[in-house]
Amino acid sequence: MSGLRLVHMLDELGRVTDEPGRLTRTFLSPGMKRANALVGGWMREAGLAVREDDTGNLIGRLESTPGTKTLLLGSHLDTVRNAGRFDGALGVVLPIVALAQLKRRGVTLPFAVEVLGFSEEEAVRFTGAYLGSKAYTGRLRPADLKLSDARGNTLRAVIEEHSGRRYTPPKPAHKRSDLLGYVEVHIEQGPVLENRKLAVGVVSAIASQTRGRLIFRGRAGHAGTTPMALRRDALAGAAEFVLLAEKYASARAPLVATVGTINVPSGAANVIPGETVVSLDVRHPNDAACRRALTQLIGSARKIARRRGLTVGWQPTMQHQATPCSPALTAALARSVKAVQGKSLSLVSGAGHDGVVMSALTPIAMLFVRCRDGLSHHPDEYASPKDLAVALRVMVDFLQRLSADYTDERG
Ligand code: HGY
Ligand code: MN
Ligand code: MN
Repeated sequence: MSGLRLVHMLDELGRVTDEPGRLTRTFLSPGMKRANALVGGWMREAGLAVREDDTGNLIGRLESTPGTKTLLLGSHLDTVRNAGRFDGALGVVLPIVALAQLKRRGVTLPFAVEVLGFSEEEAVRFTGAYLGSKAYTGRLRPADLKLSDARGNTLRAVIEEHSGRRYTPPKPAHKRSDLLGYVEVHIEQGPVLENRKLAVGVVSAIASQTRGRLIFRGRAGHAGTTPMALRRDALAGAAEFVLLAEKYASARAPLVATVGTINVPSGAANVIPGETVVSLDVRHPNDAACRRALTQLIGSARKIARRRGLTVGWQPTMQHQATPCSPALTAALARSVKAVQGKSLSLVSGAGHDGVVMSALTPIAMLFVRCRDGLSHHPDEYASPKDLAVALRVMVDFLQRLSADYTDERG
């Protein structure tokens, strides 16, 4: 029953979008407000007290006796453009269904629980990712408020327009000593579980990640009158770099390097591109390897530019160290995976998650759910009802065993 309910809720939430015909929800957009209203209603039905903080994070709290600790569960409700309906949403909706199930069974937990729907993780509207969890953990900086979106709206202006009041980056929502940890359920967004024929697994660490943009500058000119030998074509230089980055990373697995966007400001078909901006996303499970790759790739971009009479600048927009998950909390989660699935598997996450930021506040653990062909950031992203039911059973089992441990510890 609950597994099907989870499927229907994710289908319904997957239809809440800013762009008719495809799923896109970006920071504090009308679609995000509707998503918060829908998910907030489900939280209330499950017996949670619901609030939204000034940064648009949706917070559902299941209270317990005063003085007990709080377990945090959650993920993000924003999406990439033309997204799938599981990335982020699964980690918010599944805990709600699990808590509703325990409530129906008359089970009360000996600790409080907060289910978190973070307002921004994907860095689609603003380049600095994890704005929601950064605010929740007190790590949003005044400098972040100067970030601006494609229309030139600053983060501060967007937040204050949304909340209707002056915004100061909040303090951490909790003290470390008040928390039991943060557990995020997420689709794997990769092929490992499918290859190993497992519905779920646990995460050992989240890969190191650096993102930024390379700005190639040459000289604009007339496409019809400028001989090829006299050109300083910024787009051609950027294109050479894109292929070099792909070749470089392909020879150094598990390194991955992606140019996801390319932009020619004021470009036109009959103008030689004078400027081209490409994004660059470099990831590796090991920090030093990620840094080394980035240095070498930027060095190669400079060599291409020199040879072509271009200049190239690098603007980092995001950098996160590799983030290990808490061995103790992950072992507790793996215990439930084994109880439900018979065996567990531990894997590295190549994708970034709010857990990267939450790990500064409290121990983190992640439950991965198999997704078809490892496909994600795509409308065909899919996790089967059967696998979702397994993940739900793992979460319920985890909450019950954690309750027993917690009660034993408190004597
Ligand atoms: O890009 C990522 O790794 C995540 O999906 N935001
Ligand atoms: Mn994502
Ligand atoms: Mn995600």
